[in-house]
Amino acid sequence: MRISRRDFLAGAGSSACLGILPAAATMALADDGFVELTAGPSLQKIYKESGPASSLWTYNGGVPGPEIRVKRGERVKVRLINQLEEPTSIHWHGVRIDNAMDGVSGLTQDAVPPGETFEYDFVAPDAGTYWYHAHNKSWQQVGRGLYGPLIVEEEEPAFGLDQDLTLILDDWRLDREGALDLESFGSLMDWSHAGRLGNWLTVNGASLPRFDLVAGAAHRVRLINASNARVLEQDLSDLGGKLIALDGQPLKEAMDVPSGGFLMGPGQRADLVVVPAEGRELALREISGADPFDVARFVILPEGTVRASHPTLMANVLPEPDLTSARKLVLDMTGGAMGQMAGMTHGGEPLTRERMRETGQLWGLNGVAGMPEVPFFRTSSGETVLLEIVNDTAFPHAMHTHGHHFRIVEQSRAMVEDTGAFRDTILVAAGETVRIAFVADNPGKWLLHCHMLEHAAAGMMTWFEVL
Ligand SMILES: [Cu+2]
Repeated sequence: MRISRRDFLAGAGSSACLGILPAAATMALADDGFVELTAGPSLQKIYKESGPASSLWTYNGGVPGPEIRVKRGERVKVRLINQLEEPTSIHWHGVRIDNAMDGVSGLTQDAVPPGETFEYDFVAPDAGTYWYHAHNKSWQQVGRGLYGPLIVEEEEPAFGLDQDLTLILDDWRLDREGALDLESFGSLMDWSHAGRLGNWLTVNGASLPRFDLVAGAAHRVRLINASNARVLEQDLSDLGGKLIALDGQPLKEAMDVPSGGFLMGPGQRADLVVVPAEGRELALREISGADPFDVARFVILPEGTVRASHPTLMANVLPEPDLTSARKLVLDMTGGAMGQMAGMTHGGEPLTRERMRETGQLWGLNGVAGMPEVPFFRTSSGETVLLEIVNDTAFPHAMHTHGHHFRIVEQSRAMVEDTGAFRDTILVAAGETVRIAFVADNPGKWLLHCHMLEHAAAGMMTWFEVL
């Protein structure tokens, strides 16, 4: 039996003043200029101070892993040291990266065995908010804490470091004592339904942390959804301000924050500019459940010398898709509980109910569950791909393209409003059809999958190759 979400939320309220902070990950810089990320086991309290420690896997001993910051166009150099008991790799989510550095075990590199190291060395071409996370058995490795923020600054950042906040949100499933529920990893019930949903939300690994904002100053607040499967619904009205970037890429024009709930699928990011007025504390609220609750609070410090300047971001230079000459492709999503499963295959064989139970494969892309031997498509570099994604399942999905950002061309139901920004992950509601377009200009083998990590593990994964 588990504590219900409601009980945990009640707990969140009563522990509001405790300010529980987990161990912070340390930044480790080696003599050769590489940042060292050591993946290893770590005992951390993610529930209450009086509660039990959780058996996490972390980078450098804390969750999230250290924030890595570079400037646009600079190299990111990271040495992964694997002190886990299983192989791992790191994916740099949203970065239009050299394919060999994309970190996808089994596609762009072999997973790094226990005790061994791997050096990631790549250029970060776009400024914005990104994140890194394990990409081998992600459903467990990310779910146990292997993730952290990657911030690519503009050449001349429009915001001072004190006015630049990263909030990485994670939805944990705790057991009745308040420790990470390890037994339920791999639950076929999760895999076939909405994925591993949690009952405890942390921001930067902490429960209800407080941040300082200066009255009258413009702050950049970077939100990252690191949850395995939860679509966060944030009430941003208290913070106010403007939405300036999504998935790392600036909007053409800043938009007022949505007045209702703001949906963020797993893997997605949103950047806000917030200029608080002097006065009461502000809160960021999660309203996806029946009982809305605060996830972070903001203390407003008296007006200082930093004045609001409402800076705008300089766009990254991405190739614009040309729809007139686009190559049109359809990606049909099937499977899952209450979904269409007829005709699905796995490993070249019909996917019977029995084989679903044996293999855990039960979601399909174009009828194929799991990584296909041959790519979904091959294309020459520079070609525009217009991809129609048809969600013929009973659940929403968060489709993520590796190595490329896309424009949203059409949405039949618009689960999330199209702001005109380039995205790397898109929420597709049950029954919805979306069309996205991008220039396939980055040579290599690229994963295309649902970022609800259980869905990906259970088959919702394919790849394409740019020649
Ligand atoms: Cu999904």
